Amino acid sequence: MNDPLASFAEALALGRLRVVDCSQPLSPATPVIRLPPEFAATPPVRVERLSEYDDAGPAWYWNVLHLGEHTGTHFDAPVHWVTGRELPAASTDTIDPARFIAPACVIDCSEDARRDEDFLLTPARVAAWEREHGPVPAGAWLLMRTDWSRRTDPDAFLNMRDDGAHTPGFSPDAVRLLVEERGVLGLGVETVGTDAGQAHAFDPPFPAHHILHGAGRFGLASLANLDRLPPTGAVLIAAPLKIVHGSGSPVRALAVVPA
Ligand code: 23J
Ligand code: MN
Repeated sequence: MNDPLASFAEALALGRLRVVDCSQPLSPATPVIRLPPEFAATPPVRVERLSEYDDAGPAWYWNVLHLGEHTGTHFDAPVHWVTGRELPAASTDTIDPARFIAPACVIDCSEDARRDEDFLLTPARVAAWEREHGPVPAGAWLLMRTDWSRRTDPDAFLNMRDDGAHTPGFSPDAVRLLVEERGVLGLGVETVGTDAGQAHAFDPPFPAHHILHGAGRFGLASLANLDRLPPTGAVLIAAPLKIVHGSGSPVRALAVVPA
């Protein structure tokens, strides 16, 4: 079969390709990012019951959701950051949808993050991965596996202390390398945001957001099941809702992987 789309459908049907759900469950228990008190806080998820086969709707069940754009497993659009505010096609409704399906490279930093909750992925660590797997190709997602998604307790997941959050992320130089030299589509992480917990104190502050979005690229946060992805060869489908001038959106992130 030469038709690539028919081959794809057949491979899915025969189980030669599998779909890995890289999303966290979304509920009022979903942890949300905590910023210093001088900044607006994103609220917890609220689910308001409209009816549940009752007087308010005898044959139907449905809810109203109240949630921030950056809640749970979610997509960061370039307009999320001030560095991306003037860019064209940079909000959830205007990004070219072809960019919502892309290959993914996975760098396994799970041992590093287990040893050091403030672990930063550096250019040297990217170089070590590339010696094994080849260069990170332009247009691919770079996903940082930390196994942080195994922290099911919200306090352990957010890992807040008096000086802010202590969660792994990227060094500023690693973000520059991946965005400016490799041309990644975006950066994906298992933590609550693409920046490390202590990134407010980096130069520039929040380099993953600052550099990535300034270059028109995307973020994915609160990913799960990255341990089920190969280092290369997965295709990630992550499409935000078409929110008009949206800065981001919860997504159902799906990875297609060889069986
Ligand atoms: C707002 C301010 C700082 C950060 C964030 C949002 C996120 O991580 C996010 O969800 O985009 S660091
Ligand atoms: Mn976000």
